Amino acid sequence: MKRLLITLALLLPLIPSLLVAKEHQVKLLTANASGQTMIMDPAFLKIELGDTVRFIPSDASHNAQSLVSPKGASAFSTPMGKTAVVEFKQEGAYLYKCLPHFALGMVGVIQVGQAVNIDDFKAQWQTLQAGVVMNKDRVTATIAKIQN
Ligand SMILES: [Cu+2]
Repeated sequence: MKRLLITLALLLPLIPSLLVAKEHQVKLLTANASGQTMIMDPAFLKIELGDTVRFIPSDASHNAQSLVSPKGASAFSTPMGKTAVVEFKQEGAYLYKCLPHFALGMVGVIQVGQAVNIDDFKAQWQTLQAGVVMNKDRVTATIAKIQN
């Protein structure tokens, strides 16, 4: 009994980090500190299943809306210029854009657990990338951060 209690006491501090979903933040910026414009900060974010992301626009002209999602995931679209929280309930890689600034490369990637949909993600991106006119290299670098 004593041994069991000691074991439980040792494991207890680990439990919250295993069970409690974390909230992450992505800023939707007109310009960041290094002068890059129309950028998600961070543009690539790795989270765990069930975590949430708080999207925070720097002004009224930005939002976050899903472009590519894993199978079974519901699409999301945050209101323009308003902070909103999205919960990620399906494992895989998500690509999202700022609606008015997609052509300027204002996109981000959120990887939830394993990138189980990587092939489908890349196939869809092949088509979607035609819509990005500026900052293409930056977007390519962001997508390259997805870990299989
Ligand atoms: Cu924007």
